[in-house]
Amino acid sequence: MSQYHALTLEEAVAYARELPNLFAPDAELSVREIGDGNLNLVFHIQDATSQKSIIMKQAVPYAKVVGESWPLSLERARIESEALQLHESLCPGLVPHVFAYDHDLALTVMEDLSDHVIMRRGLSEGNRYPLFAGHIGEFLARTLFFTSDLGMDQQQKKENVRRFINPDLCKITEDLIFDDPYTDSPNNSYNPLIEDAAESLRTDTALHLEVALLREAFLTHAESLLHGDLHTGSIFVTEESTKVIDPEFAYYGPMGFDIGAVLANLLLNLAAQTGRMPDEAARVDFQRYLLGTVRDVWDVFETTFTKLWEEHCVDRIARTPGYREVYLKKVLRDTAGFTGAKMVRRIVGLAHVSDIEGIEDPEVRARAERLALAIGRALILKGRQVESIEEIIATAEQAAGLA
Ligand code: SR1
Ligand code: MG
Repeated sequence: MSQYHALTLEEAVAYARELPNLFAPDAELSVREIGDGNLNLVFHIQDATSQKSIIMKQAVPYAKVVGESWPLSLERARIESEALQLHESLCPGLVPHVFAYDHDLALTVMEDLSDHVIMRRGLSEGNRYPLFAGHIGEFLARTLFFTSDLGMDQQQKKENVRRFINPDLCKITEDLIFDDPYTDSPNNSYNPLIEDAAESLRTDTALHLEVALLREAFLTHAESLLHGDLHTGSIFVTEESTKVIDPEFAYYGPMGFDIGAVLANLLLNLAAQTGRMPDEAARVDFQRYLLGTVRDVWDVFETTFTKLWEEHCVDRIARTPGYREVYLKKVLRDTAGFTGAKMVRRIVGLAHVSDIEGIEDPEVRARAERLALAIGRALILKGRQVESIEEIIATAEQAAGLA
């Protein structure tokens, strides 16, 4: 079964049965295709007797969300499996374990995380994850530091840049985040009730200048190996555990893009809560929890990154007093701008988020969408001037009427 083709359910079971050291030869295996993302097939395989289960994720040669008219390289499966294994080596316990990778079938076999929930869903239901900020702050600091010129052999890093070149998936981001929302693109879709707000994104040249600078950073700043799509749909959680999945968009880019993805999706959920939690006191309390999480994610990232720099920096000249502070300020400013851009694209672009899309009443949804756009736009516009995480929080607080 080595030639590429999309597996049927029966073939997926047969494949799983042959995997070494996972299931008994006579195991009674059941299979479900559970892929609800935009790009791949995801098979959940379970042994009825032992209840042992695995996930087999297979890339298809096109963007599933659009169809075969949007071809996509299967190389993303290799990139994802290699990024997962690299992330596990840097952050054991924070990513699913990869059991096997089949290059011909563009298939990764990995740990099943069904005892976790997708964070986007958990937050939308009003659940809190007290250890999340610590876990993801550490994930960000360790993956971004140890894959950068600060934390690894700089010749090996150049090899990594080559190994993780990911043109098809980067092009999706370049179009969907840094172009489409600011023009009349056929990829866009949005609630007709926010036509005026969508139109103003297309005509604001001050905004376009900032987006052009963010796009330039995404295109050219090969700082670290990014996850590349670190939204709350790429994170599984329980109260005690956090697991980062789906790094198929991994490539060498600016650190702030990954941090901004996390913050943007916390703030998208904050905006969504205006239409999800009818009780005002409960809603405000939850929105404050989300803002506290934004602060904690950045603080843990900054503290951990600083400690790694002090203890493991491989670059003599980078240890010059003052350089680290300048570097981290740049990462913070990038983070602010990318946070904003990632919010805007989820309201007017191709792929929306269920936090907001799940609000049935279009009028109520429009209020959440307008709030997300207001926060996103403000962060894009002020990103280059931001001095501290508190300014990012204050921007969201003011727009949401929480100040
Ligand atoms: C065509 S893929 C649309 C989006 O889904 C992924 O999760 C990425 O965010 C991408 O932009
Ligand atoms: Mg994904």
